[in-house]
Amino acid sequence: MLKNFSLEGKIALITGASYGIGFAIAQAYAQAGATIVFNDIKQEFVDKGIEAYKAEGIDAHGYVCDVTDEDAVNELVKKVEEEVGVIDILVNNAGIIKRIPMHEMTAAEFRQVIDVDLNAPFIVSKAVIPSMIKKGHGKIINICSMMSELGRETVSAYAAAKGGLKMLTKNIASEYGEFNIQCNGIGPGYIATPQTAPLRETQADGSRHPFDSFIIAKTPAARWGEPEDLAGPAIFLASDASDFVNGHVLYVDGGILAYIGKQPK
Ligand code: NAP
Ligand code: GCO
Repeated sequence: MLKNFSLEGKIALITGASYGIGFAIAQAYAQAGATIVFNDIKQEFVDKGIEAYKAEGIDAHGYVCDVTDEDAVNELVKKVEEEVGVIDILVNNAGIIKRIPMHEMTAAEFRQVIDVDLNAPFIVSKAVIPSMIKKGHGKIINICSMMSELGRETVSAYAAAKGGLKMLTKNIASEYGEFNIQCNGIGPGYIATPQTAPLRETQADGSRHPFDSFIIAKTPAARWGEPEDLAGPAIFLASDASDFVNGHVLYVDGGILAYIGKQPK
């Protein structure tokens, strides 16, 4: 049974994986036997990423590519297929957030978040699906969010994108399941990465950031998640063990979505 969780012989593209959640997922995939391919926007970040993977004993293939640029993405996939091989597993991880009250957000700012967090997963998935169909299998994993289910102040564009990404996940599952392609989502809770660093900053008086305390109270596990908490769920959804799981969003949130929150003392 355990061999069904192996990724031996598989090629995995994780977008935006120089660090953060993408890096942790790529590390886990390498440990499960996959060949790692990742991209970032700048050569500087790709180089840093390659060094970081090397430090973990992983010989990752890094490419410069802005996932919102369809021509660049098609060129990336072509190059990967020529230099590494056909992509078996795609993780649409690259993402941004802008925390701005909606009535103060410009349409350009809103569009930028939608472009990276929703349009790009469409573009990259569209680029890899034809070869997955030819190969007779494929795994697409979209990194969704608590904001695929919940809203909060200042994250309107991000929530709209991540809500759309949940439905794109279900639609890819519906449209390509007959080709043995499974498309699922991972919905991380609040994870300690550069993206959430502003929400965890220690205050001038040495106290915890109010949002930090809020998340601790909203999480049954009473802690922020670590990128490594996503490793097991990500391996499961990339492996043969999940071949009959399709269109599902697996929330890895320490129980946030199940919990009304700790009552104040
Ligand atoms: P992060 O630390 O900000 O890393 C995001 C990565 O995406 C960076 O490597 C970034 O590259 C890359 N990226 C951004 N725009 C890109 C583009 N146009 N083309 C290529 N790469 C691009 O974020 P994270 O916390 O690891 O989050 C990763 C994913 O998980 C995101 O989709 C995020 O929405 C999602 N998520 C995060 C949390 C959390 O609590 N952290 C929870 C739920 C979901 P650069 O460094 O070059 O900008
Ligand atoms: C925020 C956070 C969240 C997390 C994550 C939660 O400002 O609320 O950045 O959006 O990044 O998406 O699942």
